[in-house]
Amino acid sequence: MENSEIADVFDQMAELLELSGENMFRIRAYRNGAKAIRELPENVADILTDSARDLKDVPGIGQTLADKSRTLVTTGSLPQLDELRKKIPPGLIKIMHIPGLGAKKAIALHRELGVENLEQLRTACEQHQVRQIKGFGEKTEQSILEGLTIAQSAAQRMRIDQAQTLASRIRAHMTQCASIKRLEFAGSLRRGKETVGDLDMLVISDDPAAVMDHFGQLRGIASVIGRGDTKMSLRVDDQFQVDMRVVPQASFGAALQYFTGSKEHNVAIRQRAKKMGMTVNEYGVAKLSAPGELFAGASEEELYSTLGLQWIPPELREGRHEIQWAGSDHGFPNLVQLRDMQGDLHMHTVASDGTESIEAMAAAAAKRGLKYIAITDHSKRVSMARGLGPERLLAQWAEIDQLNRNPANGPAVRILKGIECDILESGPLDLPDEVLEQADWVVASVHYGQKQSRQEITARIVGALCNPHVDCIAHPTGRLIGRRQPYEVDMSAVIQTAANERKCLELNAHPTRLDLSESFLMSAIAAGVPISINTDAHTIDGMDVMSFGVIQARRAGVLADQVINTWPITRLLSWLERN
Ligand code: DGT
Ligand code: CA
Ligand code: CA
Ligand code: ZN
Repeated sequence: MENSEIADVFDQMAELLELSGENMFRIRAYRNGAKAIRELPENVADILTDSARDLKDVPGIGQTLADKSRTLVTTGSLPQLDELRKKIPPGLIKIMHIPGLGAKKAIALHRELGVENLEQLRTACEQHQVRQIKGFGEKTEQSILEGLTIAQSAAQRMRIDQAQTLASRIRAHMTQCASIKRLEFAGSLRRGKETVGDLDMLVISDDPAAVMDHFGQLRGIASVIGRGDTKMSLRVDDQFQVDMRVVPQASFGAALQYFTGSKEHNVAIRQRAKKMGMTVNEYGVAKLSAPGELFAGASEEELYSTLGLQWIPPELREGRHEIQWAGSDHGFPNLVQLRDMQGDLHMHTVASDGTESIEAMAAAAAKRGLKYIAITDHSKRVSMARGLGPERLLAQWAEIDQLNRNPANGPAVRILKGIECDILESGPLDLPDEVLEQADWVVASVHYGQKQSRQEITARIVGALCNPHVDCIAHPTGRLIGRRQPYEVDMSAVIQTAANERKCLELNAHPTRLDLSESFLMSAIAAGVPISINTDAHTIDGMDVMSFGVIQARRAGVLADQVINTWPITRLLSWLERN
């Protein structure tokens, strides 16, 4: 059993215990244990089988959790979890996670109205039963309905990071099957969409039956949805569907092309083929005059080149202009890649709500091949995160000056003196101009007053862009994928102002944000506004989300040169001196 599966069980225990009114200490013990196991670099199963070692030596794991881990690893299940699941409808977990609800309210809804899942809760809201419960009102009922709409659409699709994690788990299981020669994930995951409906897996093998038997032994499958001669679908972890197709070597490229999609891209490919007197299907290409004779199916490159096209990056296969581009003489644009990234211009340290020192963040950035970073802790308005006022900020900048003069051992990373300055509810910035003008890099962002009117929020952001010291707006729309709608903001006004003021806009790379969205990225680029792709890291691992931002940018057709943190530091600094 994988660490992530054990951690998932402990997390579920914590949630169900919370719903059964258990004390906070026990609940926290499970949550901490789950986190410790998820972040453990070695396998719990290995530690347990090593008689010289003790799982209790892992910080966060006590006797109880060590015993439960052993039960899980040896039997594959946990009796206490099964007990709790019998007692508490698991649907209440989803209800508890609706923004503004929590365990207490979820229990009350269950006790008073008998609701056990999201659909029943919706009906109860629509029939105005919820407002009649003590402690709930008309407003609560309304906000539950809004939360439900978001939660229900999120329940159907997984975020890209969740999809990648599930895909690696499946890959790890499948590589143990000797009959598999190659395995790739296709579909929206390969195209890098921000959310994924189901996983589409392609396997090369001469023994489909063996592959399907092995697939059926994947841990955590809830049911086999269907099984044919060469295809099989499973439901995993009670929710996500995984489709698998087994294909021979000679058709692998055609199948990969077909199942990568998108549907719109495939339709356009077929139309082009038809005009050229050919047909394309998931096995290969054929001439209309000889439909049985398939060719060019082994690789995607062959398939596209048979149609007079260059190979098209999967992120662009949305049936927009990609086929026109791939057929033109100029070739493909130089879309941004992870290895182009030279800097990261948004991150936090212990000074506000991060977990690491400036040096630790710089060292981690160097390890990831970056040449420069900007330290951008919160400003004082974000008191919950110990935001910095002028005095602490100037002291931090003095420390950065010091670090830049004496680069520590190892490859030097240039550290820019930055700040994530809040845009106050009433409009002005949270720090005076005399302080901001001493920064190398200022990102401004909205954290409070997110419910203001479109006019108010737009005016605040546009106002910040017009301040000569502000360089960038961080996470410009404030959305959280599957959890929170963007603020009401007129993005065309924001983009136009950024263009006029020669400022840049952030693409926040965190997979719950990916803010800007694809379409706003396209508008920004079209208006000549450069982008900075930043991780907003609060921990060292937080720097690893850069890849999600890069995929998102590629989907919008963003070129390396349009991303300011692909530039060498000298070019970046001279651009920042525009004023
Ligand atoms: P998803 O799963 O909703 O995030 O999106 P996809 O793109 O992964 O869609 P999915 O899983 O339904 O199908 C995978 C690919 O198979 C899709 O991108 C293109 C291809 N495909 C599926 N159905 C059709 C179809 O009716 N016509 C064509 N031309 N292609 C299809
Ligand atoms: Ca899919
Ligand atoms: Ca599918
Ligand atoms: Zn931040």
